[in-house]
Amino acid sequence: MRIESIELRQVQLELTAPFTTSFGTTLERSCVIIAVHGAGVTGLGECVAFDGPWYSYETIATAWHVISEFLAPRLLQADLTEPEDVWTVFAAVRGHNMAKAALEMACWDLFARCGGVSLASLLGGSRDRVPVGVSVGIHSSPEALVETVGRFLADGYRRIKLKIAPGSDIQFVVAVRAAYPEALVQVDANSAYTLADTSTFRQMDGLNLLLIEQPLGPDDMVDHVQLQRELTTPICLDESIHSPDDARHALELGSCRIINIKPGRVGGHSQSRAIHDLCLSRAAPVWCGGMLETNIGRAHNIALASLPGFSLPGDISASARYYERDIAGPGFVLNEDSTITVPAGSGIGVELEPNIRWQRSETIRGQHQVAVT
Ligand code: OSB
Ligand code: MG
Repeated sequence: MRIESIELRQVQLELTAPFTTSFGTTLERSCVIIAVHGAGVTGLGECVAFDGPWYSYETIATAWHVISEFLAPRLLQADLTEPEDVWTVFAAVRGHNMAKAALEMACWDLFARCGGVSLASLLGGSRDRVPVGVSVGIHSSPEALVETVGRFLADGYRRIKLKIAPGSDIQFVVAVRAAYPEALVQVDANSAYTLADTSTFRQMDGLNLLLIEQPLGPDDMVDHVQLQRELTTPICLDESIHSPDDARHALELGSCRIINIKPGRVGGHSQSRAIHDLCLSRAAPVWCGGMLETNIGRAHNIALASLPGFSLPGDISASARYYERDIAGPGFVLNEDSTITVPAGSGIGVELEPNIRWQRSETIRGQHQVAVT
């Protein structure tokens, strides 16, 4: 398979509600969509980088630059036998996993569509519905948080993730626990704490949480070992895990017992699957994280989460939880059993809507082969 051209497109979308984490409040999100063309078919991917380097060092601008200057030219020269080849094609470029993942995942969709199979089946998925939960941002008061959580529980979400930060933690989680004693609750600190906050996590340890996500530094593997030793609740790493080696190191060191796999953060589906396989072989649970994607990125996450090792509910909510108007469809809905149905059609199972007003676009074409006579 030769990739003949690659399109990059950017659009800004309005969230249905502001989303606050320990690194800030998001009202609108700039989204970058990738289309790869080959064999008369189009594969779609999404870059999960944000406008600013808050979650990771990558931004939309760095990803666009790295894709257009370094990754796309390599991909356009490659002859791909299978989608796993894309990661190898990018081997000379260090880091920039979000930029790599956007292209790599678009190629997986392309291969699935060319074969007339769903992305989930091409990846080796074994479920037709994936268990999901909802990630709830930081609120101004425990009462306001309890009300929002109540609405999500009424919508049918059985697993709730609460974002926490110093000053918006114990009281908030205690209030949710008291209001909904049966709910499956976990927390995500997005690296807002240090070991000096160990007493806060000891208090959390008594609140019957499923897991505590990324309490300490974004690349830390060592302090997390010490914190995990103090706690019964499993630590789950998100930001610290960039590769299968990171996952192996974290499990061997005891930095965490659970891993959040975001394909954008680890460089795409091949790398995600390698982390999944490693964790499955070591009986470490994994789940699929989210990055406030459009339905394109969400469809990729759902296909990935259909693999057998994704035993915990993902941060993959119904489309209605995210954007006023998505750029792709059909949208995803929540089933009564707190699952989302895995698309069974060809590829990712969603298409771009017509007449999107893109704010920026670029098309990169392969150089024409010069015939040697
Ligand atoms: O840390 O998991 C995170 C959103 C943006 C950046 C980081 C995170 C999140 C979420 C939202 O928790 C998950 C979703 O897309 O529903
Ligand atoms: Mg997280």
